[in-house]
Amino acid sequence: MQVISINPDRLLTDIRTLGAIGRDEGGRLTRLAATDADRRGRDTFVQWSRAAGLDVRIDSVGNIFAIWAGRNGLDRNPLLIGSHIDTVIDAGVLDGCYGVLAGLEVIRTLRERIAEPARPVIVAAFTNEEGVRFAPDMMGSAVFAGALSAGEALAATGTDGAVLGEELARIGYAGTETPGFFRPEAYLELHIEQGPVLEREAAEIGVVEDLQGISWQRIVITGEANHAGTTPMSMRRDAGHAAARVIGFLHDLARAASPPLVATVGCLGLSPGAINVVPGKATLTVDMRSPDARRLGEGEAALATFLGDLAEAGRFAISTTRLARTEPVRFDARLAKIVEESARDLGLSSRRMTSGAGHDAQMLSAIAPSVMIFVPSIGGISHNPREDTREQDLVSGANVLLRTAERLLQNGVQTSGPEKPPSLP
Ligand code: HGY
Ligand code: MN
Ligand code: MN
Repeated sequence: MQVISINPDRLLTDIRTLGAIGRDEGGRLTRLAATDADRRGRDTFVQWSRAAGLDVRIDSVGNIFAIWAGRNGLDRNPLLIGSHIDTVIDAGVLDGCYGVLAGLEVIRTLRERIAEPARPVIVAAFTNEEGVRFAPDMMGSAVFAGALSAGEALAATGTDGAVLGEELARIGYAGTETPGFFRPEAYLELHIEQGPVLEREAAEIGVVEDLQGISWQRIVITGEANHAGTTPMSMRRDAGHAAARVIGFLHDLARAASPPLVATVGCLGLSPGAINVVPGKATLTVDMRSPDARRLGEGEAALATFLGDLAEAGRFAISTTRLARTEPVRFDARLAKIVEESARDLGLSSRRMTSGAGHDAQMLSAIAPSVMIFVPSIGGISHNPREDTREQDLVSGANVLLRTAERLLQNGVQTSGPEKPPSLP
């Protein structure tokens, strides 16, 4: 099989161009789901897809599908390539966007060589993968895969009080297609690793075999606001101190955990938020993850026990709200082998690994054999404007995606079959 390559300049230019969309006056990149900045990013991807001769269709939760169907339309299950183009706050330019733009580039490259695809090939940009404005994360792909109803997603209220369905209509992405209007034969997602493993081991390609389970919750601790000067320490119900103890507990729990567990308090709010007032209320979020389902459940149970004891000892009212919950997922073994062989065909080193980050692929794996391809992140940095990957690695990853797609189109999609569906609240 002759080895073909994507057009590196086209891909790298697209990444830089999309990466310039959604920057504030300080140059920070933020395209939260269904904001005006997200609309501009979406419009750009739709415009590029149409310019590539693809049919663009949008479903009722704003998932965008750029379709190369050939003369038989969608009568055969498509090969689906995808990721997301919404970002976190003060983001890098690669998280999600790299996989979507590489998918578009793979289709452009194949169309330059093949008149008629053996089966339709589609590249998707899923709505609200990050979950920063609207929880849960991986929302669009969860609806597409049937793990969340469109109604629940569209009714989601954001951290700013906005409602997703109204926002999608406002930005012009409340599509007419029914989520799941086609069933993928297989799903491929190319993504930056967002961690240190590939760089540390000097491996060029990550063959992602599985992905961590994720537990998100919001905790509200209610104590009593009081005077910072007159209130004896023994009489305080200081919600800020209670929150600090929760953060310390989670850190120690995760550090000691085996099998591994990671825990993060990413958002913390104290009220009334005055220098001379003992905080009466603390609101914090907890992101807990483990590749081991039992370990994740134990971590959640240990936190619940700690909160119960803290409430009693400190006379606090403590409430928790579950925001997202997915079980660990194993990807398709046959597809992983094809990715590994594709890397080898291109003379690239690879290693099998677990994804620490959540991805749309964990939702798609419920309805179609799925696999992910990683490329190294410089310094393992991500969800940070310093997120970066060497250009040669970006091109290599896209060529492994191309080669894998070629193999699947030429040899048929032999897979091990979809895994059990991810569970969501
Ligand atoms: O949170 C995650 O792991 C992903 O970036 N949404
Ligand atoms: Mn991502
Ligand atoms: Mn991300």
